[in-house]
Amino acid sequence: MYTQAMDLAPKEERKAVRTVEEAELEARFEARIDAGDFIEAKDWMPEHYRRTLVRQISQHAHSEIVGMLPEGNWVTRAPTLKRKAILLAKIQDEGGHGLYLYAAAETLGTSRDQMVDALHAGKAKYSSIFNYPTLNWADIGTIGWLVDGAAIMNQVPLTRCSYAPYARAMVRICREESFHQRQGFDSLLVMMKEGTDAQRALVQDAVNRWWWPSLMMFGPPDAESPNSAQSTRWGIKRLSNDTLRQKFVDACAEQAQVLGVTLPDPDLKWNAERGHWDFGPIDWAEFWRVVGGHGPCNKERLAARVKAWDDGAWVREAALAHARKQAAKEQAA
Ligand code: BYC
Repeated sequence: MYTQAMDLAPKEERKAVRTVEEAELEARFEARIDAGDFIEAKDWMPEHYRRTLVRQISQHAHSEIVGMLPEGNWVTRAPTLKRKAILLAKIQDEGGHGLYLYAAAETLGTSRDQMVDALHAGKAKYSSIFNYPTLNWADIGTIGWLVDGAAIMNQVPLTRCSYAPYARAMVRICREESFHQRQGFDSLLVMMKEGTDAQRALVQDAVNRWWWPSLMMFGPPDAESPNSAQSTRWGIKRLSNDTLRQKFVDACAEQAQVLGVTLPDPDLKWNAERGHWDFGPIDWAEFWRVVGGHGPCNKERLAARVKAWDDGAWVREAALAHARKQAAKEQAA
């Protein structure tokens, strides 16, 4: 299976027989997890727990950084100064989220350079959603409403993740994400309630294109999610992919009515018995195609990241040269 797990397992982990000391450490770790304790960076943890976290946090960090690209496409074409300032602030926030997350992953012993190398080599994943194009201005509001909305739904439970540095990063990120979601909804509401027919049509077109990919953000169905059982056992995941997806559909179905847009799903209907909105089948073949590198913008997104990294080489070199000079001055003084 296509996986982004980094090959970081030390040889000891592959040993079939554990030492008594290792078995005791593991039992103590499991007991702490069962008691709802948070694990800190310097605490002992099984290698698989460490790798699972690096896998998830690095893909999350890359998602934030790659997620800046579809929005960046519209900075120069935002319709008003107010919308431009909001968009710039949002994109800047996302850069910050990426940095908190790379820092959280670094506490697990994987350097940012290693993670970035894996992304640029096409080995590390980032969210499927960012491989779709932003074709009109309403895409920006729709990303805020649906994509940030899905992100918050998925990320609020991560503020209670068992690994404390990740949980702490998520508290700050979720505060900002909720502003992102609201500004998107507000932007669409203005277009729908005060705009022209042409503007309303732009919103509907954007919602039609982003709805299904947003549902895919929560990952494969629970029955086909290879990582879920262990991640749930360890308190990394608190709610399942399908549970979060359903919560998201329930919230959006009501919000769509307020906006006056139609969600592009003929099977969407309230099910009083379940107390939830039913929805139609998701095209998982499309999801795996995009995750496997064959979505509409995968090549473009990766190329943009690699170019930004290469173009920024002189900045990193200059900063290091400056730091070396400062250190030499301090030593001489
Ligand atoms: N896209 O066993 P599963 C954001 C992969 S955006 C690509 O269920 P897990 C933002 C998965 O990695 C959101 N790949 O995995 C918003 C795994 O492959 P590997 C970023 C996906 O980890 C606006 C395989 O499929 N958020 O924040 O238990 C602007 C099997 O899946 C996707 C996060 O990353 C996908 N949609 O559950 C800017 C939240 N879904 O790793 C930025 C943190 C699944 O074995 N992450 N895969 O090679 C998570 O909560 C979990 O990792 C997931 C997946 C729910 C996404």
